[in-house]
Amino acid sequence: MIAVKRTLGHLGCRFCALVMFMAEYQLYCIAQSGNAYRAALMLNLIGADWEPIWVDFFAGATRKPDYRDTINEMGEVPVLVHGKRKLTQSGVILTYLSDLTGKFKPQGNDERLEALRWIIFDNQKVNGFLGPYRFLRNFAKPPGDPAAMAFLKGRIDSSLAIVNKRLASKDYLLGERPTIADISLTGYMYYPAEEFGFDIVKDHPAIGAWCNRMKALPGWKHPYDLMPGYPLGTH
Ligand SMILES: N[C@@H](CCC(=O)N[C@@H](CS)C(=O)NCC(=O)O)C(=O)O
Repeated sequence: MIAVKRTLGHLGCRFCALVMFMAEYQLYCIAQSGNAYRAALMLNLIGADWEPIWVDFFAGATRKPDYRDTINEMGEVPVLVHGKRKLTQSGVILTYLSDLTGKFKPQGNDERLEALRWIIFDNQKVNGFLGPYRFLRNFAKPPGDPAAMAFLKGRIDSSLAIVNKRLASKDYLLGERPTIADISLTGYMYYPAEEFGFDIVKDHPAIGAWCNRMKALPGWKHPYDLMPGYPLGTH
């Protein structure tokens, strides 16, 4: 349907022929990135017309000067392209998309600040530790130093306990309705327990129940089904 609309709107020149087959949004991402998953999941949950652009992350693409000069000076995925606009940092991407569509948008100033508070906590201390822990355990060569892993695991346990307590008394981080703060928190939550060596959902039942509520939202998909590059070596 969307493709048909685009075709009708852009008949005529070669540039338009190119535009008409492009999705409205492009997302630089890889299946293994929980940071990118937040943005991909949001796009799917809001029913956006989007396409992934696979990044050769494990070959070091994000460290190369051309990536940093032309795609993201911070050397990270995700990167969202929407027409002439390019956005990075999943929290910014989530905010942009919720402002644009009104979906998963915190209502009023108090909720906006509360969502931001949880997004920052999540970026720094929840998924912000889960991501590196899983990377060092599964992908880094050599794997993480045991002392560093033990430090990260201690931080993860403490942060997950804080989130679990919050979700024991609320269906979603801000209350009765899912917002971008919840989408941020999904980051690494659905990756297999074997990749962590512990089971987030079993160890933290309120997070487990919340994971199921998020999973029930129309448009939800597992990160490995939503973004390219899984299994490793395919895309
Ligand atoms: N706070 C950022 C984190 C992004 C991030 O660290 N992404 C990882 C992939 S999961 C990355 O690109 N890391 C490259 C690096 O740190 O060099 C966000 O939420 O977008």
